Amino acid sequence: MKQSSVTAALLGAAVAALALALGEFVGIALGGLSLVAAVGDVVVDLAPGWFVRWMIGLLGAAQKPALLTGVVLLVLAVGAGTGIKARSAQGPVGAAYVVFGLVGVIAAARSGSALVGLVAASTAVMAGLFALRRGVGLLAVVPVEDGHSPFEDPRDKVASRRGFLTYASGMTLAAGVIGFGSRLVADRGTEQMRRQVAIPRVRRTVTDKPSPTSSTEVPWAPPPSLTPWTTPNDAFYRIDTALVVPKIDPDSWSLRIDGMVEREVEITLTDLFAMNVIDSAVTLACVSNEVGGQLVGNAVWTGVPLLDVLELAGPMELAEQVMAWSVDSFSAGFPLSALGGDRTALVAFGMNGEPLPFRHGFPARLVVAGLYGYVSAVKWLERIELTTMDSDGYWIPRGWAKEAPIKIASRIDVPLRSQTTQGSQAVAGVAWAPVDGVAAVELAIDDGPWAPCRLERGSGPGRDGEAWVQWFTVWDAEPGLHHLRVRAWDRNGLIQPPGPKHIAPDGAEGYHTRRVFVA
Ligand SMILES: Nc1nc2c(c(=O)[nH]1)N[C@H]1C(S)=C(S)[C@@H](COP(=O)(O)O)O[C@H]1N2
Ligand SMILES: [Mo]
Repeated sequence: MKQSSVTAALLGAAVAALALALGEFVGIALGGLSLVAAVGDVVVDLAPGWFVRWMIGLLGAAQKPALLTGVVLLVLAVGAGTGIKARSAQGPVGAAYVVFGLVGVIAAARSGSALVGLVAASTAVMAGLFALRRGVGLLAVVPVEDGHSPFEDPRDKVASRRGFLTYASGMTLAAGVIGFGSRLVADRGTEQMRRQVAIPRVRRTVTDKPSPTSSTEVPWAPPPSLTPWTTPNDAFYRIDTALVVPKIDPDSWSLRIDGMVEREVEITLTDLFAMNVIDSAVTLACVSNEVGGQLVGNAVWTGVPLLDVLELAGPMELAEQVMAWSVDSFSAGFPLSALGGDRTALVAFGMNGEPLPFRHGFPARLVVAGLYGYVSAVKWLERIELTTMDSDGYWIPRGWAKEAPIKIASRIDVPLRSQTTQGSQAVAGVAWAPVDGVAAVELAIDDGPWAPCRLERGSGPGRDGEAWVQWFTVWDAEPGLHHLRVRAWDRNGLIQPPGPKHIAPDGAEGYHTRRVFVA
């Protein structure tokens, strides 16, 4: 490519960056709308399930930033193209801008912000085309070849090149400043909004804790590195399809209960706070958690029993499924009969004594003990629909099981490293078997027998079977390479299935094994 084309491409990309940043700024300032995220959402929605799963598998948590970066890079690349083209023809350049603008408007409309999208996208398109035209004007007087004609004063060329460079870097700088400004506007006040919510005091605490079980003579002396019983909010795993965390104003939030009900109702956060508020420790697990994985956490949730909330509307005889919906149109459903026993199921607004963090569903979400998150734990909750089993939540047509109880599982967290020294060593971790609870955890070293470990049930509120337990034992480590294997039993006498089984379609199975080299 000739140098002139490279320069033109850079100009085009800088202008596109500026246009994009302006669009973001206007969208966010006017209506909290990010055009880039809206387009990303459309991509996720239109992509086939296997592709989305493959991306998640490939990129894990990096999947969202990767997608957003992809959208931005595409815009910059097309922008570079418009820079090159703009020197000879304006028509295709205008068309490219308008097409991108339209894609933005359509994506915005899908997320319910058509008007804001239209204003933001037209600002971006007009500003972009204007800036590009001006830039190309400057470009035209920049000398292309190194030699110069004897009739020109070389100082003019330097001056005009400098003018062009100033222009292009000005564009880039402005794009950066405006982009950063959009972030500030987006974040300003949202944390304030969350902090102002005072979650009510608990009126009743459900506890049915049996006396602490000591399944071995090993004294409870957990190592400092043992996973804490309650997972701190900022360490709690996050899984969802939201490209940008919804920031909902708690004052205008409401929850609708409709579908197969005697009467549709809509309640506010204040209504919810005035109901029967309870605290309960519940372990939440993701179906995508691999054996030994970290997509599981335990928190004390504050909220109102889901059944109390459903009673306001009065589910009809024929209702079979509780289908919950989020503000971003995610949905998850489980059989109404799951609420029949004494399982904890909450419309939760508190997490470990604080209002729910935005990432975990502020201002309200569902938490249902013993069911994987993808069939139950809808964050940014806005609607609960009673329906038959015929309708499917978000992940079901994408290849995941319709009913998804959390499987018995256990994990070795200590020793942390795969190398340790000989002698007495702590081996410890967590195990869960909701809703009835873990009865025993056993550890096997190499091909030795399964030996029971000491269990600690935690001291939070709630039904103790619904939360994980910590387990602990002492190992007399001898030099060499060893395999540590863990398994759990639940209180129904069921042993953790040995697997190995992949996470799809209804959760992984297998015994977590650690190779430890003892020096
Ligand atoms: N709105 C919304 N809620 C959602 C999801 C989602 O994608 N969107 N994902 C679910 C899944 S798959 C899981 S495992 C849990 C995770 O909750 P956490 O991010 O608070 O740990 O949220 C559930 N609730
Ligand atoms: Mo999940």
